[in-house]
Amino acid sequence: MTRLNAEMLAALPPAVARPAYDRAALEAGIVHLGVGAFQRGHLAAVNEAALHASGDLRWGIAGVSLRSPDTRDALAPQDGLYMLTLRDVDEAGTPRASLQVIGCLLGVQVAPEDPAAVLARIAHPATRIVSLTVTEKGYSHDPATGALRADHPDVLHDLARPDAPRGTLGFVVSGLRLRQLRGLAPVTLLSLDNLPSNGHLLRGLVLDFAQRVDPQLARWIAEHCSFPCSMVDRIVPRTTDADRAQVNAALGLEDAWPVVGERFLEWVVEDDFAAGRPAWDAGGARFVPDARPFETLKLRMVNGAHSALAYLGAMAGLDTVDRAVATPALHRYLDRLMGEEIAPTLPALPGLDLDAYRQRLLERFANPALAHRTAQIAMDGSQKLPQRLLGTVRERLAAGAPIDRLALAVAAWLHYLRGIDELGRRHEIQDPLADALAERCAAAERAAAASAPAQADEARVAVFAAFAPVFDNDLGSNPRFVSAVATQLRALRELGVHKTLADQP
Ligand code: CS2
Repeated sequence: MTRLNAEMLAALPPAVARPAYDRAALEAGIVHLGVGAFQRGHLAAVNEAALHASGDLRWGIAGVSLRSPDTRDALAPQDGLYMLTLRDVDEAGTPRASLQVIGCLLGVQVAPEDPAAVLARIAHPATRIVSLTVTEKGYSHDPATGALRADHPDVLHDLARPDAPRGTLGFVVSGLRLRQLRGLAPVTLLSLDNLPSNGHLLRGLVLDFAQRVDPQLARWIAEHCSFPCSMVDRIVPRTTDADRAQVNAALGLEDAWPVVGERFLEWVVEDDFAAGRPAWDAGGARFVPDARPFETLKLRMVNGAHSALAYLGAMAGLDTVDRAVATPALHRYLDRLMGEEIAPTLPALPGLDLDAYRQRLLERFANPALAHRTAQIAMDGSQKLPQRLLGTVRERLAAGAPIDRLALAVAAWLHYLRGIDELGRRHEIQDPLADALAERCAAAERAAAASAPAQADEARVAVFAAFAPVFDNDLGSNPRFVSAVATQLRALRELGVHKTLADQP
């Protein structure tokens, strides 16, 4: 099969949308760190619409992979082009998919191969925005408090080797240092990751890191660069070989790495750009003065429910999100978790109908055309639980309100950490804190063995809840929290996921 590339654009079937601007004249105004499926299905799609609507050719994207060459290797022979296909089902339940070739990604640099080239790109005069989707674990921070982990191997490495960094903060700070030294204009640093107040978090981490490099640099960044917060929402699962085969058949060409996502998209971003921005509103972005209430809504509802579903589903042997929500007891549990325990903690947002939001979300999860794997969402739990579930737990505890369903989600994570599902299949715990979590698992079993059988699960939970990087220093000493999680963990261990869910009031 012939490979998709710039020359082949004219040969695409008419139903496939394609770049209608002058790609050859596109400048790289955006440097994006972490060119994964999520960025290619979200930011790039919105940016493509902005290019079409405005014709402002300053806003191409120079991609950077911080770890592996895979994306570059797939996209370089395609001149950076790839197919985005958005899938859902219509009212009659018939699957439908849109097909679009995205053109705004100009290329992908692989940071470990040539870190200096990445720094040069950040320090290029055309660069105006540095955006990031490096996932929660890419920020070298303590997930419970948001503080820089000064002992993080990437931080230690990058402070010692500012000319050849390997972590996100090292690249950002060394790149900004070059801009400052060369008298170039400041830029916007735009985090698109699922972290609370992601702009403020990034700002705090960048300034802390920069302060250790040169206090004057930290001052320059604080005064001149901006860090807007944003909430981004689109489900974009990892591409599978089946997706590739389907897309290539529709395209009549070979695309080595297409991206598959849902049609739904929300992006709420603070309009605070130090050096201008594309007309992203043309692609559905909404600009607001304060994105934090939207972030809280999304992290607690979408991601909180997603993680709960992922751990329960994975342990019950339900491999995909749509299969998991098709289980009536799990569907009912998620509906009530959101409606009764999460929604009451959310800030009021004008025009937001929370019931409709919840229903819509359950429909999004039920999308059979995505085959989003529960194991993918289950990854990196230590980095996700604090903002997805534990903030909600703290507010409910402070209000004296029930937390049984939230406790079941936390217990499901602990259940999952055993590394074997209820069908006896083993799974790897993929988490940057996997070693520490494995130690906790062993310590929890020792504590359980040393306790009376009726107290064994409280003993287990107490060991985990004392793990400050996830639970901070408060939840471990909160008897209501420990006892609620222990009750649910006991049910999961003794009865299994299905019966535990069926027994929930
Ligand atoms: C998911 C998110 O993988 C995960 O942890 O919860 O990637 C989720 O699909 C997106 O945030 C949806 O906007």
